[in-house]
Amino acid sequence: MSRLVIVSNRVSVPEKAGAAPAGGLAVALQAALEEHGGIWMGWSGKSSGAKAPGPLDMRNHGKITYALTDLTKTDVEEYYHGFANRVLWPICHYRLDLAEYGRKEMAGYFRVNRFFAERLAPLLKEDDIIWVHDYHLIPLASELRQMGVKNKIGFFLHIPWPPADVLFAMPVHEQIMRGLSQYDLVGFQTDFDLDNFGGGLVREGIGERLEGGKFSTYGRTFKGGAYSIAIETQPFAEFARKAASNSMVRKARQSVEGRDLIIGVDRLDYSKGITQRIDAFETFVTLNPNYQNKVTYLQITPKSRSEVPEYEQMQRTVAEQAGRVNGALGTVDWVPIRYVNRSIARPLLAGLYRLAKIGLVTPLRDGMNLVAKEYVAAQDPDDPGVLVLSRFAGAARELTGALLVNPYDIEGTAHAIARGLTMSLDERKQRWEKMMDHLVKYDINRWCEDFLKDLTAEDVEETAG
Ligand code: GDG
Repeated sequence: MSRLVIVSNRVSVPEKAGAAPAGGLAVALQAALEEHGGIWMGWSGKSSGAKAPGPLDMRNHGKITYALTDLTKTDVEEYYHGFANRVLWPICHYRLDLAEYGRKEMAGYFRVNRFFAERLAPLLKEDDIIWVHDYHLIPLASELRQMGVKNKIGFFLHIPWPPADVLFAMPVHEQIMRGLSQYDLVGFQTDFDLDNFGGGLVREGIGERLEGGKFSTYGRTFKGGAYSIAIETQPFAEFARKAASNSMVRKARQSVEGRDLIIGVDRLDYSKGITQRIDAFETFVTLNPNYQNKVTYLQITPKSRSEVPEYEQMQRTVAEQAGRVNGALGTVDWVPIRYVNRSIARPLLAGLYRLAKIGLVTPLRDGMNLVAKEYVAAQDPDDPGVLVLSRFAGAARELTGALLVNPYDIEGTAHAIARGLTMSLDERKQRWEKMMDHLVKYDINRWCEDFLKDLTAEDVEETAG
């Protein structure tokens, strides 16, 4: 069996060999690496300052080798904060207004991709299967190909892919598209993203969509597909069931006694629709005064990317907004919104999902959204809560038992909250079972297997054209 080589911006290194990693994605990728044996390469998260980074930090854990590299301070600023998070992230989330193009940052992005390729190439064996993850590393295959690497290389994009009108406003869109064409398989979260990709190629006259899920552009033929990322459904359901008796969860339960809990969990990010969601909650309470003192909305929002100005600004906006709504609606014995601006432990998170009558997941645009899937998996089958889900999350294409909302329609979301809180047990069960059946069948292992099966299939082109 060929070795698997995974490359991602950050690497999840377990504390010790065999220890369980933190997230579902890390669990699945690690399981695939255990099976095939291989390497996981990426940025250590550390900066080497002004000096060039030292050699790769190689850590062997059984059949897996973690290969970590530091980056210079300039690399971090230009490649990571600059181009990846201030150009590609907003563009892929349809936010042209927030994209900050700078030639220095764009050059830094391509330079760091070349640097990754230079460090990776000497580690490769002839029949290794390479799997690159996410928007930070789109040009990696192109750099590897220029160094003569002929291995099968797959790419998976965790975030949305925008329509041509948005994408083509980005000055280096052509290099980005050309970069994707150097892979053998390009995976998107949904058919919708895949269609945006194919549609863009065709409409701009730079490529064709062929039979069998293939594309032809820039002199290469490669496969494209939709692979909806998922969670470890059954282990997570069991984890949440056990978490219910955890002391932190018990305390949380007592603190909301007599009130319905609504939960929102998101990294602090403008794509997640947090401000619109707080507005929707305020509208819900205003339109349904019988819920005063009968409902608590818990919003858990770990800080993220604070070095990027839009995120720093948002940090203040959300805190002020939650404070304003609490001031306007709250009473001496009721705080309507509990806003937690840091990360909480995973068992507490799982227990809170299970406690909540409503999971409120309303991103303005999201590749998939794993919180929606975790919320469903964590429910008590005898008394499940209701998922209120944005139609603009990739997950909405699968979780059809949710109450789907348009997050820009504040009153519509407020009505969905009211509908969820009054829904009959029969309807809740029916909706939940439909979603849970799907999540059990299409879990993270299936996602990983499906992608690797398609990447290693015979009809994928093996060499650069
Ligand atoms: C990107 C794409 C795509 C959150 N707060 C806490 C915490 N979390 C965990 C959640 C969940 C994960 O973080 C967030 O995943 P999402 O999928 O919701 O969102 P992104 O971070 O934006 O992820 C997204 C994903 O990649 C995978 O392809 O679905 O569309 O944007 O697992 O549980 N975990 C803990 N404490 C917290 O406070 N322990």
